[in-house]
Amino acid sequence: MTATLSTIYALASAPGRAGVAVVRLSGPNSVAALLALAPDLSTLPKPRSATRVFLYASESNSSGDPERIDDGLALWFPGPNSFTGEDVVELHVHGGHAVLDALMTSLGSLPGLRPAMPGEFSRRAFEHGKFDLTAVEAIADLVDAETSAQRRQALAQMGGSLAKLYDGWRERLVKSLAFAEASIDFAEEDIPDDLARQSIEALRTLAREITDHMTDDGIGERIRSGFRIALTGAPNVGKSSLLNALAKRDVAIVSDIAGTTRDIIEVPLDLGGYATVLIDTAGIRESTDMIEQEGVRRAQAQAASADLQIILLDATDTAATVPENTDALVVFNKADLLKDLEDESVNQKSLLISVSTGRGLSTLVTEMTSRIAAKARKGLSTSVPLTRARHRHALSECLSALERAISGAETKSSEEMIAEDIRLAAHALGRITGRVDVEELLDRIFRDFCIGK
Ligand SMILES: Nc1nc2c(ncn2[C@@H]2O[C@H](COP(=O)(O)OP(=O)(O)OP(=O)(O)O)[C@@H](O)[C@H]2O)c(=O)[nH]1
Ligand SMILES: [Mg+2]
Repeated sequence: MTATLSTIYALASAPGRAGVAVVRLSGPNSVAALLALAPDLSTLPKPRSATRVFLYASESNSSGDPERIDDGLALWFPGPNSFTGEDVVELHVHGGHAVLDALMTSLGSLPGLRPAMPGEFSRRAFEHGKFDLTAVEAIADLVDAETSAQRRQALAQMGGSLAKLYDGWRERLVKSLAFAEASIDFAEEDIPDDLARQSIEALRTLAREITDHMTDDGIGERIRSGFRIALTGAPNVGKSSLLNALAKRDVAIVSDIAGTTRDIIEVPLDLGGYATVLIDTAGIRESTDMIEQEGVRRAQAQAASADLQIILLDATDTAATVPENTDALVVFNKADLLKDLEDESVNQKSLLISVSTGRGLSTLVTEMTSRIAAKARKGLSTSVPLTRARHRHALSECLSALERAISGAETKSSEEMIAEDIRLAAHALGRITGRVDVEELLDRIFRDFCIGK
């Protein structure tokens, strides 16, 4: 554990005018700072309960009297039972610029105090073993969460769902490692055959569980960053008009000139609690214009990588080819231009809408939502979702080390090599939760010590 000497402070609530603002302090001088700012307090406030305090500036005013800053509340969380594990003080004051300016200036002038760096409170919490790295990441996700699915996922992860999974796997690896190391120390004939077989089987089972966890279509990551929905189709069918209608904002340029959109335009959209990104693309057609060609190339790339592709067609265009056997959602636009109802039975399986009149838009949104929800449910049926590229990367390192260990064991290669691969696999898992690096650090520190020191 690192010794943290300075006491940090920061505005914990959002900047700007507000009824109440929360300023948080963490470190050994937190309580001294509170007593310095609230001289009326004759004793320390009761831990973890709100106490009314008059806060004064650390410098007196021009007439030499103490300058009162605000009438607020203070909460004291003695370490280690606090968010960071250190002594923490929270000041609840009125959320105005003048109050906060005066409070921040006073805090800055107190001995041993300095403003916190970004993420420093969470960092201290991690360093004091309050949270593992996945929980710290989940706190950031929860703060950023804009949809209910994001919130639910972040809360579960903050509660330790991922840490439990990865730590459990790591524990099983360490057990296998102990067995492999025992095999190094004892002659081969001392290890019963079925025990060796059981040990390989245990590694195989673990490799399968990790593979299953990783083949999830990236759903957890999608829930965090948004499912991608690409709007594609020929020029002029109304893709940009539809994007604007769904976003309820005038984001993309709309015109009756075919080939208006060239760049990829993205807007966030909350579909039934799922964060999505709606993507407008260039109309797909043969073109000699270099810029439009690039737009078409990008449109096709977006369509290929999207979680859901919407193919928009012009309902009045009798020559339009309706794609068959596609996973895409096929939608006909400009229903308002159809002459009679018979025309409207274009295709039973497709949706008929009119961006101009708003007809069919709510049915379209319902259909989009149910497709995204089905996709999310499919991915989430496998236990706890993987939520970050950082975790995925470490997991694939773990898996390749594990596979090397398994094939090493199958071909009866050296026990040292097998043990080394298992150790690498365990380290890769430990990096996700942040447990291994801490151990490594301690190992390094103690290696440099002479025995007896
Ligand atoms: N009548 C009618 N016109 C529409 C409808 N939706 C869009 N339009 C018109 O169709 C024209 C083309 O619309 P855009 O949204 O720019 O079409 P786009 O598919 O983005 O076209 P590109 O960017 O060129 O690929 C514009 O003049 C729109 O006003 C509709 O539902 N009914
Ligand atoms: Mg367009």
